[in-house]
Amino acid sequence: MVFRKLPGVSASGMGLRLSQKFVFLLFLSGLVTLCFGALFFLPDSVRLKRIFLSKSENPAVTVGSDNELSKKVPVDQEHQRAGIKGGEANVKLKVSRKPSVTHGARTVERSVGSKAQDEWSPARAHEPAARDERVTSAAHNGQRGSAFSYEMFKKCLLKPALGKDQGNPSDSETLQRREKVKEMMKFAWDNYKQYAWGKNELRPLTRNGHIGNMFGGLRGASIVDSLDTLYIMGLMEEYEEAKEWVQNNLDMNSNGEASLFEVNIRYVGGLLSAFYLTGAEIFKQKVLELGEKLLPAFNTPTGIPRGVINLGSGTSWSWGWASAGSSILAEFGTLHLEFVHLSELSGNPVFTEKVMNIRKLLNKIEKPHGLYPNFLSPVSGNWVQHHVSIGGLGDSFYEYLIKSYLMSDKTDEEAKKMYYSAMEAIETNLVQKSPGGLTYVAEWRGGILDHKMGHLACFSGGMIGIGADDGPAGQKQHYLDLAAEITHTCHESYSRSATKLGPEAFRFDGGAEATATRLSDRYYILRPEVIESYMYMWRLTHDPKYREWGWEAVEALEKHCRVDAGFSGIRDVYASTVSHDNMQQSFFLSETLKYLYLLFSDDDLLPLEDWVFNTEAHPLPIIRKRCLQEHGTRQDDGQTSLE
Ligand code: DMJ
Repeated sequence: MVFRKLPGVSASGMGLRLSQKFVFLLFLSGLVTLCFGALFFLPDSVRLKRIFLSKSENPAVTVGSDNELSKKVPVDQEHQRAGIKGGEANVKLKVSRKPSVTHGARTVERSVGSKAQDEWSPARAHEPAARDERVTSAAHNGQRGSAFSYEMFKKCLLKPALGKDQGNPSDSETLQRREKVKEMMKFAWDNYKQYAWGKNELRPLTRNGHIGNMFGGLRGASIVDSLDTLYIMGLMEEYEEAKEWVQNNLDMNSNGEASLFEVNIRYVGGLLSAFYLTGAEIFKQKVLELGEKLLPAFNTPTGIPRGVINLGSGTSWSWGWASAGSSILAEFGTLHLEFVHLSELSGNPVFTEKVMNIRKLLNKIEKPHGLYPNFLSPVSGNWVQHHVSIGGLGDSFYEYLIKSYLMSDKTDEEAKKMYYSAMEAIETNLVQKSPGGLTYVAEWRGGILDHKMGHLACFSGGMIGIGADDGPAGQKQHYLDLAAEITHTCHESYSRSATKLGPEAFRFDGGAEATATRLSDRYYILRPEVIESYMYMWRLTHDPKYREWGWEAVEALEKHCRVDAGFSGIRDVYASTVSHDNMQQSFFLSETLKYLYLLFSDDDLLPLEDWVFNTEAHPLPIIRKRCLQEHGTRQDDGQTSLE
């Protein structure tokens, strides 16, 4: 087709004069510059921004080394978070694409609250958190402090870790029950070993292994999660197999995208507690190696880590489902216990710095009605949404506040204050009584209550129980009562189902009382939280009902979840003929069976005066700094040894 020149229209285009064209072009280029500039002000999650801008705030850095890690652009991936305090179970989750950027030189982000690099001294690193603003980036300069050894930790325990007689209960019925739990552990382990060895979890119906995508390229989640359970149960042959696997096969040089939270609670927690219980150096070596690999996740403008990290490249990014590229309270708030221990064992303060920085930001930031919403931007450090929950997405943040205080030998005053203020806000705004007299903790959506309680929230009975002693004066009984009431409600959610196992979430509206009203909330994936609260409440009160309730759970697990080749979750706790989900979660071995075993043991097996359990039930010793320092002398290499 030929275009002919129209009369009256200049050949230079649309009849514009040269000066007009110049002005038009000037205007156009101004507009383009303006649009591009505006991209910087868009929230992180906006796709347009991710397409045009590099992730400049997130350089991967290896602390203590000058080599910059290679950075890759992660591909979009589906992540499944099965059974996460801090996430919804069995939900397919999308991870957003976060282009990475290569920085020419090593960059260490200055984190909120950190000060000059030369102020840190080894002794100060072990001072209470209230004075921790003096903890600085010494580690980035290769400075190390005193590392405490296994022997020192052991010397500073008040009681033997395994009790006088491995926690053997004196009455025969309890002993028989404990033996039953041990048999369940052996059965779960043997089947994992036979059909899924080296994979992350067992699929007991199809008799094969499951790898999933929560742990990046890490493997053997069930092995690492089981080490301490096998050990305390005296399953020594199995423990040795597990240890040998860790020694020869636990490969940290994996490249996949992992959940920082899951790797921390299961792998870091599992290896730490295996080390503290057994003194086997291999666990310490592996956990310190892994800890270093997690550090780049904190390289954000605020120091609040993103949820997903590539363990190979160190690139990190946010879960695609988390609004506006935010980080999740229960994820970045559930690192403290493990990271403090990584510093104590390595003498490298960087781990403690990272979590103290998170703490400081959370302490400072304004909180709606004193509540902590579940989503926070790692870029701006502001809340992204006003959804508050003591169940999924929030839960273990609160748990780690009180446990940080207890693990610091009650010196971490900041954690204590934050915990009790949070509890006060929760009681004022979220704790409810149902028409039937059941106490529950509702969820909060920008001021509107959602009368629902997740199975995950049932850990709170135990948490409130262990925190009862140290609250405001005169509140002890109040907290013990509240803990007992919540535990009772959670037991009701079990006893009102056909299987006597509890649903994923239960409601208190539309006539419901501790029952699931939605089909999608009816599943049970071998979760521990209700049993966890029974265990703590037993230790705190010695009311025999908690052991009875625990036994009910054992019977239900045996009847409905035990299959020929392991244990499986079920799809509907209200159906008398169950349908299995074909998954033996690693936390079943780490938590559910361990808490049951402790429930039927004497209190001197892992006594609470000496141990705190991380959120995956891995016991960590209380850090008695004065005692540890008294038992150690510094040597030239910065390590501390026994005198
Ligand atoms: C476990 O991995 C931990 O207890 C975590 O805190 C929550 N989810 C599961 C158990 O339900």
